[in-house]
Amino acid sequence: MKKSVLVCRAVFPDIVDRLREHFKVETNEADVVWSRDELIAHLQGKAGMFMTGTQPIDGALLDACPELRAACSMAVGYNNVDLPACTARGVLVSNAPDVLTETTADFGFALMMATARRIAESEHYLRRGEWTKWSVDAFAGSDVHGATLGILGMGRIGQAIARRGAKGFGMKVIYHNRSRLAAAVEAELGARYAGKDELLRESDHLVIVVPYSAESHHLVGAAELALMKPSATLTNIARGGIVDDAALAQALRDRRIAAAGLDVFEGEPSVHPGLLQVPNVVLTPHIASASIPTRRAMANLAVDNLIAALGQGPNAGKPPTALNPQVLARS
Ligand code: 8YV
Repeated sequence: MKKSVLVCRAVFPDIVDRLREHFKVETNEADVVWSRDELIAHLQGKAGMFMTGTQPIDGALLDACPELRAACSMAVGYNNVDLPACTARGVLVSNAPDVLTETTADFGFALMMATARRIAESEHYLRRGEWTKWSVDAFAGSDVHGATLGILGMGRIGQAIARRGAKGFGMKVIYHNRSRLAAAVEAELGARYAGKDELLRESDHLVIVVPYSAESHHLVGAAELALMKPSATLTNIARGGIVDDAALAQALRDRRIAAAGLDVFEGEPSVHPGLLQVPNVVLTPHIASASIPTRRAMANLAVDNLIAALGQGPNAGKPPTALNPQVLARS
């Protein structure tokens, strides 16, 4: 008998078709954001789930869904999952690294440029019908080419942004990361390691790409913003909660820094009201990985993992991007 799996959010139909070749599939065509209790109800009798980066998975939820063996996400970030709890209960978890790196880096760069060159702010002005004459300093922002690009978090996406900055825009690239990159990688990227305070002080454009964890919660708050240049911009494409949004709204209101570009927010899809009130911020609804080919690749990778994790297909037992493969080795 085919095992049952749950697809937690609406996805491309052919992705569901791939799952149907191996499993009995329940979908969420209406794309409802289920509450925790609704999710638990839908997970009853399911051996696997196809998920995104937004379903919180913890020990109590797993205990309520004892048949669940695999939770495969189309997101690279997995701060929504209590990985040790999954491992302890023998639930295989996978994420979707690599396939979204370049697309997300493109977006990070675009958001940083839109922020530096005041693109959203000037577009709103034009749409309001306020453009009546040219002026010498109208929406004059800061340059991107030749400026200092500071990258906080130098994983795959951080490195892809560094390449764009150094090779495409002649930027001086500095970075801060928990662990320093090998000298050869730094040389290839054209990036120099800096302490966190030095990074904050020297960056003309700071881009945040660290994963969210208890350690990175409010990594950038009032004290860090106070170190930045008044002319600097801050772009966050990582996760809400890494930046203290209340402190950032205050810093933008006080022109403590020049501008910010935010794709992620604390408590999203809610946005701190202070951020909605200031003009010098570009706000996007968590779309950094949202190109059609990349979203398809992310979803297909989650399906590859789910099929393999539940012992089907050519890679049975070997999900390609498992986060806790030891779970399968044990069973
Ligand atoms: C996703 C992301 O769109 O992959 C991630 O970690 O933040 C985004 O690419 C989102 O998490 C999907 O749920």
